[in-house]
Amino acid sequence: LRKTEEVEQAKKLVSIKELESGAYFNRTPYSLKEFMLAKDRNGIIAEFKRRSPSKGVINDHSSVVEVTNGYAAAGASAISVLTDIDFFGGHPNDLLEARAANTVPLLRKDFMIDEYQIVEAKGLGADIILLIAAILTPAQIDTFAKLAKSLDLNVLLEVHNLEELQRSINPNVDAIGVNNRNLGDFTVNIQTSFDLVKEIPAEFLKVSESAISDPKIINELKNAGFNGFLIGENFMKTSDPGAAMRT
Ligand code: IGP
Repeated sequence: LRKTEEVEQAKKLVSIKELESGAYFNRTPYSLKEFMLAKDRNGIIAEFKRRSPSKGVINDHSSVVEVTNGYAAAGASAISVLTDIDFFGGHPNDLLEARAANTVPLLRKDFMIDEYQIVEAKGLGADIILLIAAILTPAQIDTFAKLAKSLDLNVLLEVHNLEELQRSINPNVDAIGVNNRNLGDFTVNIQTSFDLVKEIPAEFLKVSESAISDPKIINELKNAGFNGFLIGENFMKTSDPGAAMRT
């Protein structure tokens, strides 16, 4: 999908000093809570995703600016941009392009395993970072969430079962995402969201993630207590993802 040189270039790390001198490093991130609960927004975190390990190529022709503009115009509360190169065909530059073109919160969707990536997320113009409980220890989650907060970034903590939720829950995160997709075997089950929502303390925003394709389900998830809905493939598989969100 991408030329080797471009991938190699993207994987070169620049110094923290360089990140801090970037154009976006000192901007004040948007509040996820404000946009998620706004009456004139739809609660959806709409995702720009070219491909995935489970589905292969989903959409390899739509531009990040076109798609993210479409999502924002259609009322999305936030936009998720995959920056993972190897598994999702994303790129850090996708986030930079989305930032330049939009005034809604942007989620850096990636596998965050090092503090560097959080500082980098700020430099790329992100408002929100994702922390995945399945791949992080509670101590890492605590360190990463505190670092994110010190940069005014919002934190979305992703869990897939009760054990992950209970061991990972942390006062420095803003939102808890329940992933309906098992990252181990890619099976999906919306029931995961209905089961876990009751276990999430009231002070956290609640987001249901993955495999959502039916407006009826969104309503049921709302009634169950969810504030947000992370949706990718269902929009990206169409030729006009923004328009798909309106229907
Ligand atoms: C979107 P879907 O089924 O609507 O395309 O799912 C999003 O939830 C999914 O891309 C996702 C993801 C992740 C991707 C959720 N958690 C962690 C990579 C890493």
